[in-house]
Amino acid sequence: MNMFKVFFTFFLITISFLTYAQKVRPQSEDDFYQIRTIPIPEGVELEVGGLATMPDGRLGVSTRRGEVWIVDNPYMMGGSQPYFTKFASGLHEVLGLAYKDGAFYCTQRGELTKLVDTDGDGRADIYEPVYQFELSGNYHEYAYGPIFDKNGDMYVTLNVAWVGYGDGLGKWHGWLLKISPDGSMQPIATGLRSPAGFTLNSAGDVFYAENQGDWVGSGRVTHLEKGDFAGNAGGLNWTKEPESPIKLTKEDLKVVDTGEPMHEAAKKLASIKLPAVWFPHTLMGISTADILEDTTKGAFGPFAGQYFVADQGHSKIMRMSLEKVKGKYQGACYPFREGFASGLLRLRWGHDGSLFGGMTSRGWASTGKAMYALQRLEWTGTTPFEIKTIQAKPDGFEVDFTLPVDKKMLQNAMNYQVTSFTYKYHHEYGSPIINQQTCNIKGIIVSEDGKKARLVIDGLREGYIHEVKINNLATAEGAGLLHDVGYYTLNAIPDGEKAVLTASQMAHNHQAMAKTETKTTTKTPTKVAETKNVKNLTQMPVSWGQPDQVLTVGTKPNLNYSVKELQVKAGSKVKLVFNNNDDMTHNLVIVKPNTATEIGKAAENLGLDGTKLNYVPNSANVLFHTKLLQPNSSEAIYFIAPTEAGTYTYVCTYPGHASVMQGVLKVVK
Ligand SMILES: [Cu+2]
Repeated sequence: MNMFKVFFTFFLITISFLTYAQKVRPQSEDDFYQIRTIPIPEGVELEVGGLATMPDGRLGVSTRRGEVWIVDNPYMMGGSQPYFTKFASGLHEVLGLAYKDGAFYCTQRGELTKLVDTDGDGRADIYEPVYQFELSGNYHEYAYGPIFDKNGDMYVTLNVAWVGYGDGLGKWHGWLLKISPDGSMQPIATGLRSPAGFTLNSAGDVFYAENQGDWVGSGRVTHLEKGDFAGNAGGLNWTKEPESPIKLTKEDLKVVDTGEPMHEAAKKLASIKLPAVWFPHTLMGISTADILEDTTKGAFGPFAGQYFVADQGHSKIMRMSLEKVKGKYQGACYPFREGFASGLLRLRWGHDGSLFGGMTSRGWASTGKAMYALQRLEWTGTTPFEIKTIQAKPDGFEVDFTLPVDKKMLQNAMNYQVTSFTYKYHHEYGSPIINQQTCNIKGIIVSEDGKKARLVIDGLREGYIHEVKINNLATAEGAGLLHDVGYYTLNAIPDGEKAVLTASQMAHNHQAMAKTETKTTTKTPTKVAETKNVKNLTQMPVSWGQPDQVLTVGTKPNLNYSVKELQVKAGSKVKLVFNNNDDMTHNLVIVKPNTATEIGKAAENLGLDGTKLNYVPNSANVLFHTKLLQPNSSEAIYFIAPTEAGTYTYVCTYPGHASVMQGVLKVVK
């Protein structure tokens, strides 16, 4: 090759790179959905537990402080201010609110209550008990709802107590209950752990969102029908009651408490109801809250008929699409909109098709740092380039986009990665990702309008979550995908005809690549196990004789270490005992000065590998660390303190924790 040729090739590469960089325009969620803050008057502690829109456009807000407020002009028409009136007070932690026929109905910790303003002065005069919940007094016995069905009956959900594990101490805790306005009650389903959000869709079906915990490997949304058992053992305390529609006992559950996947457990115990959609922990939020069907008929954008799911811990909203396969709901979840001010607990539609978000984070730390907030999300009218839906096919998935895509890009198998995995089903808290496998994409069939790509895949696994990741796609106008991933819960593979691929639809190159990839991913874990991890020494080196210093750190609620500052002598032999006595998982990572934020970010970006790596990124700035510790467990690590004096940091790198959960390690000469 002569010099001119070399130069010319280089020139061409540069030009095509520039064209590509120009072509795929970065976009932000804010270009399509904008967050409006509704100012809260000074002195009002609006820790939102419930929201209810009233027919006249006002908004009812119930709070964890036991108050109900009515907000006039919550849309702030023409830039004018909203106006807050206290409707009721003296209630106990009102985590749900509804409005029907001139009355508010609210769920307090111990009671479903009807609130009526009889004299029209804007304040409730009657606080009428509809149904009372038995309580043990445990802090974790939250109560949510009510949500009305078409017949005027109400649904409520009751949390299990937390006693180191979830237990239904008060009667019917861990249950979905149906309560009539006259106060009669029917228990419907159990296995609920922390059902902070639930909804009835337009077909009248009940869905509830579950939070990771014991028996719950990751967040998930489950369709509940009468007699269902959704997985957590706590509520089984009450299945011997004559009204119980379920006969399952804690004893029966022992045979499946093995850590095998939940869909395997469901094959042995038919009462186990599989989630319709798993929300992979830390990848799609950390604490699912409210669910709301998009009934706006397009006023909120291109997702009519889908669902929005709030995440309290990550202060964001995710999206969910459902379909029925072999008679049962299943589907996928996708990122949607982050950046809310506090822990997002409640979602309600406004009359104009915008979305109200009610927030609180006291005791439940969240990415949004405000203690509480009330905001509204508006669609700008511009359609974002998004994965609209992922649907199951007999031999793969069909990915539907909101806008047409360049067909050549759409056809290129290199632009897609499909990975399947699941979680353990067991009495322990949470689960690592297990049985991870890369799927081989055999080919792609592109639709005529450029909006659909049917991925034909080898090795689909029934029961597994399938991560579909998409790179490099752009619209004709050059917009890149706003979010590049979706997670499909494949409880059942649909029947039907499999695709026959033509030569041009087959993905030869990708096939070879996928095979090598599978090899490397299966190899990594063994490698990790074989290498002795010097940053996580859990046995004292024999040469030490004894440590020079023993330090103990515990955890406290609201993302805190029990000790905020530790001091060690430079170069000394240290034993550090980390006791996680909190009700969520944490680690303790000692990092070089001023690197905690960077390490926290890197931990969040570990993706599917996060749990396997204890959320500890591979970085020279990480000095020592514990493993990821389950609630009520502890680990001792041994290390030689840095020889250089200075202010080091210990930080929990569990996603969402790093910005708050920190302490200072002073190394002195
Ligand atoms: Cu933590």
